[in-house]
Parts: sequence; structure tokens; C-alpha cells
Amino acid sequence: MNKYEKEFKFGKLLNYEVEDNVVIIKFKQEKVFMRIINSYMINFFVPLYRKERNSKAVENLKDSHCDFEVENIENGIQISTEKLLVKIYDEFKVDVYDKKGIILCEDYRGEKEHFKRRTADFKLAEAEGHDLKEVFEEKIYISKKMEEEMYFYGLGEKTGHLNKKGYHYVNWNTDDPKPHGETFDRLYKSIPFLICLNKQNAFGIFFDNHFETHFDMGRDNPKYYYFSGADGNLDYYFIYGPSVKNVVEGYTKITGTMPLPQIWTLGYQQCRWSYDTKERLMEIANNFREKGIPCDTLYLDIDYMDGYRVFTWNDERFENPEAMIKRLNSMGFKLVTIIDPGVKVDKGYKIYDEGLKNGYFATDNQGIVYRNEVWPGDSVYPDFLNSNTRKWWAENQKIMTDTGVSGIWNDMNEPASFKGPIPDDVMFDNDGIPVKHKEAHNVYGHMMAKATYEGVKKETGKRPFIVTRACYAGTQKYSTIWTGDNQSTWEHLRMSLPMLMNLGLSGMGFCGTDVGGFGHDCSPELLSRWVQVGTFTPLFRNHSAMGTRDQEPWAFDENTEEINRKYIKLRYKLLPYIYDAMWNCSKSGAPLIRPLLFNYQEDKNTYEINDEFLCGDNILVAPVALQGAKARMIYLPEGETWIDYWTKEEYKGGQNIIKETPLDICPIFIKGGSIIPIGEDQNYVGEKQIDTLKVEVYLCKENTETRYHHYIDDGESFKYQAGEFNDYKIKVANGDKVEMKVKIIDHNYEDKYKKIEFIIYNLNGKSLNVNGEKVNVVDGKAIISNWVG
Ligand code: MIG
Repeated sequence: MNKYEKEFKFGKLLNYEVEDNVVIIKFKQEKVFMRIINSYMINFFVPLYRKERNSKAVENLKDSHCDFEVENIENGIQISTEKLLVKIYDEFKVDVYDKKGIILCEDYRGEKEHFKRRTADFKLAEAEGHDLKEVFEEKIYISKKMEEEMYFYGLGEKTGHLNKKGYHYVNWNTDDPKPHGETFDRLYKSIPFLICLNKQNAFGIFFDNHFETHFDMGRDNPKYYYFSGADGNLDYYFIYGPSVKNVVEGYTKITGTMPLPQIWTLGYQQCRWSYDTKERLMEIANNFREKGIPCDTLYLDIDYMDGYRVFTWNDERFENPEAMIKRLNSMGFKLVTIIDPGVKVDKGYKIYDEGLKNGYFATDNQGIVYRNEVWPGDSVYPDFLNSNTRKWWAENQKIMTDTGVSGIWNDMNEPASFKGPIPDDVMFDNDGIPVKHKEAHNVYGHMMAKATYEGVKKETGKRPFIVTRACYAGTQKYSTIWTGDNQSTWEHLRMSLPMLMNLGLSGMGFCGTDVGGFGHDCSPELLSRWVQVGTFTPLFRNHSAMGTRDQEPWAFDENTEEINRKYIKLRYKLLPYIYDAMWNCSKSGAPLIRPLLFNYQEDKNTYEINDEFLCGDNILVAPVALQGAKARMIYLPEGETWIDYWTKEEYKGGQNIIKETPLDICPIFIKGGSIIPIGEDQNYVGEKQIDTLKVEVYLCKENTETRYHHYIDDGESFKYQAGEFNDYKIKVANGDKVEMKVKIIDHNYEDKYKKIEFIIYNLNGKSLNVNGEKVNVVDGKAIISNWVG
């Protein structure tokens, strides 16, 4: 029996008190603090572990004052807001209804009935390599009744399908480079946030607990779904929709949205473990420019360092890095370097000595600095839960940024360890509330990313570009993420789609996978198909492991190179649209890459589509992720006309169609009526001066009325926060004639467009008015010169 089972009892509901927006509910055994954040978000807090909250995810959550009522009902109490009705009973059973009285989320009343794992000889089976599951000892356990028609999403970076029904997942940040299959219940990231879709009504549960937590969506028993935690407080948020979009917006209100990135970070990025000499790195840079394949960012992996000592350079292989980076910058490249957490044990090495002297490293339970092994050999772990350590780590970023480095890539911060797992009782100072490793583990990478972000921000004054492997809920505020060590296999290309879509729904607006796959040897066909997906994902980075076959765009044959060029150029064409989507994401949390159901929740056919996604509101991508596929079926959501990007043919939504898919064609569909700003053909962001606003307009036979906001700013600084940006509002009404309106709403950024060029598809001979005046269309183009806004 679980050692905690007895303790997790609330007992009879006795009474309640209201203090501002908190209803304090007293049970015989525990007190529950129910905080009404606003009419659709509620936090339940039970200090089972300690009085203080120890949230690392929630920083500046402001409650908006809203009216609510509390009353006694039979056997319990009821709290109602403008949107929700919450009924609470003995044993802290909670049922949540919408205002029409429709049940959204009902606590499960039965006993838990875990299925039985029958085992005989554990030891022998393990000796052969079988991975037998240990029974998880949970202190906190909340189960909810499973309804027949329920779908589950979110949970960050998890294997398997888009809909998480029937899966069981563990949040315990784990570095395991073996090929991630569906049997992997844990990866590098922990985002204990689940979205449930119950008969068209969506709500979210954010269980803010960074001990090991589990989420089970009916694997254990189809009668219920549950979340549980090894220890800590019970601290969870109920976030009502009714749309998934609202739930994501609510969740990112709580944990923060992804900040607006610099534009160059949205260009193509090339990485490799490792470009290990200056000569090789320059060869790569030159190749991009000679071959006319756009690229903004190159990476240096661990081998640039001196013996894997973080914040150092290997002088032999990278002599005079400042000059090298200057040269790269002049060619239009930014350089990103990897920084791991593990600090080499090495007297005389500045970082080690400083950290040791100031007590910046995690210790064992006797206060002795804890050692394990990572790349540099014997290593110690900075205590990122200590704000002094973070300050010091932030200052160290200067060593890199002064050399000219533009972004920092944080790896191994689960934290990984080569000599066995880090013991549970390794201690972290946590600013005076010491915590053990089992409480620090899942937020270690998160706090490292925070330190890195703050350092890079201070040193450069620009929007930091940080990439991290481990994360917790809320890491989106500091860092981009990538999904770690995938493999160059078709299976992993397929898996990346639901994984990235769920990451997007979990607040991680800026995410990507290693394009081409990390482990294993890539093939020309696989790279061709993968680059087609990467084109539409926020982070577009090709990366591969040491010892694997080269997979730069030109590494195979001319055809593969041409396909890479074609799609990377398409990415640069779409950059203004992608940047607009990132701007929106920074405000509302709506991710660039998202499942179809995000925009088409009324259309149930979209609920389990794993192999198509939306890129922003206007573009549907149906990539090919099967070797040799000459055609594929594509579902087009109901209620729209969809225009084939390549042929401009129109299709009615609400049907499956078959498209032929020769290797250079990734099926792309544009929503009828769409307005899509496009960029210049450039080798890198900022290569050309841009004074023309170019907009593609995709008309269709149906009459449409569409609006779009196009955003520009300097693309790198924080001046936009003081209003230095322009917001162009574009409206297109397609009726008997086509009427367009363009207006600048916010206009404090001085570099304004001087011309507009509309590229209009499917105009069908109609006449065109722009801002009330008739405009000629020649070859599908309408040009408005001397435009002043
Ligand atoms: O133990 O730095 O996921 O992207 O190339 C391997 C070397 C360490 C793991 C990362 C990968 C990176 C590699 N790192």
C-alpha cells in the first residue's frame, strides 16, 4: 500500500470564510484556499507540505476583481462567478459547471482501482533489459470522472498522439538519448498542464507542483483520469474555456507568455555536434552564401570550449573568436554557443573557484559540494534556485556576449548526470527555504534559463535568444525550447508534429525539433520532408549528432539541396507573417504551430488530426511523413474555402481530399480570404532595406470579409515596449467587387513603408478599390506608390 494513502484525506467540510477573493474552506483535516482569479480561473491551494508557496512558474499573476457568491447547498458549498459554478463537498470533492449548469469537470467518487501489474521474477527480466515500471508513491492524488466524449491535450513535450486519452505520463525531466518511442513516458520537460475537451467545452488543469508528477488519462482505468504528485503542496488551477484558445490564453496569463523574439531568430539555423574548428565553421558559413541558401544562425556545440569548461574557448581550434565572430556577423550570421550547467572541478579555473568560494553549488545533505560527472569529467552543479547563483551566472554571460555571441543554448539541464542519478537529498539553497533535489529537479533547467535570460538581456539590451532543453511550466518567458535528442527516422518526424502542437498549447510558443533528426543517419528523402515541416515551426534548426552523416542542406545531392533551398526561401518569404504570429503569441499565448482544433473547435473531425497543423490563423500544412508517399489524404476543416498554395485551386472545407505529393511538394493550403504579408528574397534578416509592404491576398469564389494586423518594429530591441512599433490594419471585402483598406493604427516606429504591393490571387476579373480608390491590377499585382498611411 502507498505510504501516503492514509494522509491524503480532507474529511468533512465544516465551514468557510471569505477574505477578498479567497474562499477559505475548512475541512476536518485540511484547509483549502480557493482563490478566484477572475470569472473563469480558480486556484485551489492546500498547504500539505509547507505554508509558503514555492511556485517557480507563476511570477506576476494579478487577480482581476470579479464578483462571486458563496452559499451553502445540501452537503456542501457553492461558489458562483459570472462564468462558473463550483460545488464543493466533503473530502474536498469539487464539481465545476458552466453557467448553464452543464457539468465540465466532476471529481471521481469511487476508490482508485489501479490495474494490477503482474510480475514474477523482476530481477531476471531487468537483467535482460526489460524496463519494469516501479509503483509510484504519490502523496497527492486527484481523480476526475472520465466522460465518454473527452479529448486531452497539452502536457508539453510528450511522446505519442495529439489526443492524450489512454496515455500515462510522468513529469520528471529526463535525459535519455535512446530513441524516444511511445513507451517513453517522460522526456526532458515537465509541464503539468492538461487541456480537456469535454463535449465541445474546453477547460485546463494546471497542477503547479514540481516534484515528480503523473498524469493519467484513463490508462489506469477508463472510468477516471487523474493527476498525482510525489510530494509538495496541492496547488492547482482550473481554467475555463469554453474554447481551447481561451484556455491557452488563461494558462499564459498565469505562467506568462513567450516574449517577442528578435526577427533573426526566426530565420533558418544550422547546428551540428560539432563544428569543431574555426575553419569548418567558416566553410559552412561560406557554403550558405555561395549556394544562395538563406541562413541567419550558426551554432557551436560543446567542442568550442577548453576541455568542456563553460565560458571558455579552445584557443587552438578557435583562435581569436572575436575576429571570427566579427567576420561571421559581416556575412550576416549570428553565432549561438552552447553552455551546459556542469562546472568542471578544476582548481584555478575561474568559474569553479568563484562558485566554490561563494557557495554557489548544490551540496549533499552534509553541506559538502556535490559532484557527479558530465562532459568535463568530475563536475559540480550551480544551484540555480539560489538568486545569488543566478546573478553570478547571469554576469558570466558577459564573457560570451563580449566575444560577440548572439544567443545561448542551454543543454544538459535536467540536470543530466553520467555517474548515476543525482540522489534525492542533494540540497539546493532556494533563497532560504532549502529544498532537496527531488523538489529542485524539475525546475533546475527553468531557473538556469531564467538566469541566462536575465544575463543576456542585461549585457546586450536586446531581446535574448536562449534555447533550453529542460524546462518547467512558464519557461516560455525566458527561453525557446527544442525537443532534445530525436533520431533521423520517419517515426520521429511523424511524432514531432503532435509533440510540437502540444508544446504550443502548453505555452511554449517558440519551439522546434532538430530538423533532419539528431541521432542516426539522415537520408536525402527524410531531410527533404523534414525541412518542409521546419519551414513552418517557430524554431527552424537543422542539427545532428556527433558521428552521424552530414545533413546540411547540400550534404546529399543536388535535388535535396534544391528542395532545402526552396523551402528555406519560403520560410524567409513568410517571415513577416510568422513574426506577426509571434507578436500575437506574445500577447495571447496563441502558438504559431497549433492543431486544427485550435481554430476549428466546432468541427469534431479535427480533434485527432496528428499529421496536419496550422501555422498561424491562415496556413494549413499537411506534410508528408511517410517514406515514398506519392500522395496523401488531407482533411480540410469545415466552414472555410481552402486554396492550394501551389496551384491556387479552391476546395470547400469539411472534406477529405487526396493530393499528390512529389518530393518537392509539401501540401499547403491557405484559408480563403487570407491576407498574408510577405518578405523579400534575402540571405538573412536585414540584408535588404525594405520600404514596400508586400501582401498576398487569397481570394476565393465565396464572398469573404477578412482582417489582418501586420506588425513591424526594429526587430531586436525593447523599444516596442514603449510603443515604437507600427500596426497596419488591413481589411479585404470580397463581394461584387473587391475592397481593401489599409490603415496604420499605431505608428511610432519611424521606418515606415513607403509603398504597398498587393499580390492578388483568384480576383476573377473583379474590380479593386483600395482605401476607396480604384486601382489597376496588372498580372495580379496592384501597386500603391507614395503611400503615406
Ligand atoms: O550528451 O552537446 O541534446 O543537441 O548536440 C550529449 C552535445 C550532449 C545533447 C544535446 C545535443 C547536443 C549534445 N548534447
